[in-house]
Amino acid sequence: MTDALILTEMHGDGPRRTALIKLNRPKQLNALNDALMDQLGEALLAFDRDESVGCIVITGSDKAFAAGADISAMARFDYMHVHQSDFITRNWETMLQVRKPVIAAVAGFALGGGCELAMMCDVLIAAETAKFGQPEIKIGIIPGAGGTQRLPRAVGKSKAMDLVLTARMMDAAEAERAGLVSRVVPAERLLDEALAAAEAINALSGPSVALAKECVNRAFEGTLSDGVMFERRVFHSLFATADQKEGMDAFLAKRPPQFGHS
Ligand code: DAK
Repeated sequence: MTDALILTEMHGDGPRRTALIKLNRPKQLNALNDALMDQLGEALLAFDRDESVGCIVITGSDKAFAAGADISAMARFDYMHVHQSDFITRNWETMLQVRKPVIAAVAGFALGGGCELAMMCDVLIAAETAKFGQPEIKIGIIPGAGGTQRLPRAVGKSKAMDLVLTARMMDAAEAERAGLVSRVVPAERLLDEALAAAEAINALSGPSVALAKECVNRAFEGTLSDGVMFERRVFHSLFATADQKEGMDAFLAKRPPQFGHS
């Protein structure tokens, strides 16, 4: 039997619920090995397909969201292996296929691939205990899952250089000031806050939520004018949904909307 390197739970009692994924290699500080990334990818895609799921939350342990890719596995790799296996595009990019919102709830270490995984999520909520960093330079490599690209877009060039080149860690308060995380909460409130944010999203129109996510992601990919045009077209398309009629009618009738996600 395969070890459960992730644990999953369903939360909420509305028509759309939250899928919680917990990274589960606590003794290794959730170091991300191939099997864990496979299991995470499968769970993400299954929850994305499941119509009863509105939002996904990913979390780790109190001590570590994830302390990076598994160094004990990587230590033996050589150039031909990482090049020919396209190390490890297969299961590290699955997150980018998910159309529903993914919230990272981060306590403790989010380092290297752990920080990169958190940055691939849509909303990043940090406990006061969270520590972020890209320390790969200390082990003779550089970030390989988007760290040199997503970190500067989130925190600017100077702080990204500081973190990538010195390998220092940034605490939750600094991460919030820098714009890496959306909010910082007491550690004991982390999961409740993340689940409450997910619950708020679950109550909204699924198509609007998925398209809003796609539009914000566009801001990271292209030019401002292309992004604004993309947003305009997506905005227009939402007038083809029943949820737009329902949302606006409900507002005018001063009643809560009942979205059918269509
Ligand atoms: N890999 C493997 N094991 C790890 C680990 C890691 N990244 N981080 C921690 N562990 C293990 C430790 O070896 C230790 O195991 P035992 O000795 O108990 O067997 C256990 O977790 C507890 O760790 P410590 O004893 O070290 O705990 P401390 O509290 O003293 O220190 C620490 C915590 C997080 C500061 C320290 O463990 C640490 O520095 N860990 C390494 C952090 C790091 O360098 N992370 C970056 C790894 S490189 C890519 C995708 C991803 C990546 C690259 C490419 N593609 C898609 C191309 C990612 C690369 C990386 O993340």
